[in-house]
Amino acid sequence: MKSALLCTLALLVPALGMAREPSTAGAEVYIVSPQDGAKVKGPVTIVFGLKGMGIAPAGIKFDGTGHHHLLVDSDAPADLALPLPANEKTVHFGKGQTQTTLTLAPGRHTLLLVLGDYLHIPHDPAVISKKITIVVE
Ligand SMILES: [Cu+2]
Repeated sequence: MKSALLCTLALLVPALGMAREPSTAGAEVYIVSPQDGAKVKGPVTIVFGLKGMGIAPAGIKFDGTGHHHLLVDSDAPADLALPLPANEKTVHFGKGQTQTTLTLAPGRHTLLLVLGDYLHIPHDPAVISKKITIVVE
């Protein structure tokens, strides 16, 4: 009886874990513009680039796709198995947008893109851009 219960648990536990969607080998996300180190006047239009995978709106599960998340003045989350938060530093583009225009305070800012799956969870392995720095005049 006890061993039967343990067997059942052993089968259930992996199913309950949040399996991350696989990314496509060689997939890359990057910021097309502005360029790293650019001095810009606000508001700033940020154009997202993606190679090797496709864009799908949040909530739609389709292999090899995801949607963009722009992280302003922050690093990629430490735990990539969790959905990306929605806050003022993490902007979701769940409609499948590939650019945005932001009003940023004058000064230095960092920008980072993270591709997330239909549940806003980074893929495995995660597809994360290089972090760029811009200066808003
Ligand atoms: Cu999202």
